Amino acid sequence: MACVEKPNSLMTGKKQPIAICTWAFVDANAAAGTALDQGIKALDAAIKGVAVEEENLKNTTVGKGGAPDREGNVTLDACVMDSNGDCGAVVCVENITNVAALAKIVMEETPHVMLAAAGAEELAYTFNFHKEQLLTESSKAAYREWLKTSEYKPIINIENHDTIGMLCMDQNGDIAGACTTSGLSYKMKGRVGDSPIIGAGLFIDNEIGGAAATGLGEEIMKNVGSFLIVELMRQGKSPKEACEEALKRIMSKNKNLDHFQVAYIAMNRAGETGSYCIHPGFARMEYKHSVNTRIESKAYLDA
Ligand code: SD4
Repeated sequence: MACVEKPNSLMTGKKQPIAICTWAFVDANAAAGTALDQGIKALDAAIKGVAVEEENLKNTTVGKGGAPDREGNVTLDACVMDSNGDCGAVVCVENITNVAALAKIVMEETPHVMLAAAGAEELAYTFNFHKEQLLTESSKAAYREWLKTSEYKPIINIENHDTIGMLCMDQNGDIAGACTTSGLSYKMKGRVGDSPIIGAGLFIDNEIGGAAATGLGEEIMKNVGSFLIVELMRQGKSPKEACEEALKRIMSKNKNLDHFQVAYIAMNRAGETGSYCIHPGFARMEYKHSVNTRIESKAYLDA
């Protein structure tokens, strides 16, 4: 007798987990997806996933190994948002690698949503995070090279492009996310971008879905991009359509798009996903049915 294989969800009542993230962070997305398959909750899976990049010394715009600011100091930003609408964020943090995990501590262990700089760092030590040198030899060398001209000219999809924003849906069907970055390379001291700003770099509404951003934070913040995408999905747009519409808001206010990239990823409650970017060259990773796939994103300026 032929045996018709039933999807997991029909046999167990559990949802198929999904993890998506910005850029081609294969290992980070796989780490989150595997954790979800093991039954770990969405937020913990997202934090586990993004930690892979925070600890990846070769990634020069996230965590340890991130490029420094103009003074030569590496400062990190991150936020997390849970399926119950709780959130936490840290900005301008030095000496701590796993800042998304630290953002969760802010969310769970303090009466606040966001802590900055020394305050966030002190909280980290209270919770046994290690003090670490975030500036690596190679980012120090690159910084010295940069100092020769001190010219600030990010190259689209080449420099400043490695922020990881991640959205996870767990076996209960709950959605949560994390976003973590060292921000723009050679930024001004104290500069904070969209990544740790709830609504800009990341937003989750478990009834609707979630969104995350990467690219030039100054533009993403002006439109509260991730919140906008969730609201557009609430109005019935698909994740991809919502990302496209949110990008159009940015593009309509910028005549010259040559000098910056913005890309969004989104996931809805039904487990549909999508992304959209301004310039070609952005891809997302997607872990579904235990398969991790790189998906090239549609770009507004596609030839
Ligand atoms: C920022 N959005 O700090 C970040 C940078 C980024 O890919 O996403 N780079 O503005």
